[in-house]
Amino acid sequence: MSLKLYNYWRSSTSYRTRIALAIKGVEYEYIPVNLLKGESDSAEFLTINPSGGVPALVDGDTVIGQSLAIIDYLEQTYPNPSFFPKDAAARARVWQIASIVATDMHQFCNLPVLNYVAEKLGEDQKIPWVRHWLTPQLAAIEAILSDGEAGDFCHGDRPSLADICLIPQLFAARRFEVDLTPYPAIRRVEGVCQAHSGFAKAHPLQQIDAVKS
Ligand SMILES: N[C@@H](CCC(=O)N[C@@H](CS)C(=O)NCC(=O)O)C(=O)O
Repeated sequence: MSLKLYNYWRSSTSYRTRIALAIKGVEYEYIPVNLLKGESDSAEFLTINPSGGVPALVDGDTVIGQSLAIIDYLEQTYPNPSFFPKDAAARARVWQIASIVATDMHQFCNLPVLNYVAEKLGEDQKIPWVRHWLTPQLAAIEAILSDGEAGDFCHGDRPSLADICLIPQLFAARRFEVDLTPYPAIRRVEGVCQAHSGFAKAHPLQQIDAVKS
């Protein structure tokens, strides 16, 4: 197998790239990086990804950090099926949803951020913190998904970058006990994605390093 994915079962950014690889049918070697043991900050890992986060993809001499860069690389190297509609407005809508997740939601649930919250505000403030920051963005995505453009998935009838970003973020939201009942359009899309084999294969609990409690 020529591709190696450094990742962690419960990391939502890792989960994004696993979904992309699974949908495109690309085989890869799964290399676990245990975030709870600080392995992403080791000197060895920093030579692979200077950002010190997972995922990182290695394809021969090509080494890529950042989940969206990895997904874009996969889109270029394995064009089918594409994660983007051809129409410019539709493509922008996909990016709008994906960007809400990637830039306005993800960091609030990130382990170093939550460790900082626990240290400064107290361990019991982690869940209220995540709820506080995720709730308005979930409402934004719910509004977008209710605009009549969604098909089975966030956009149309096949998975796009929007679904690839959204589903892992919902997994994180549930971990932090965010109530998703006010978002029926999001939950409908989630149900469709969960029934898709690519999303199922990429699920955190299906990974070799998963810790099942
Ligand atoms: N923007 C980066 C974020 C990467 C990131 O922060 N990943 C998290 C896991 S979801 C991580 O590795 N955190 C480091 C840690 O928890 O120590 C991406 O999209 O790949």
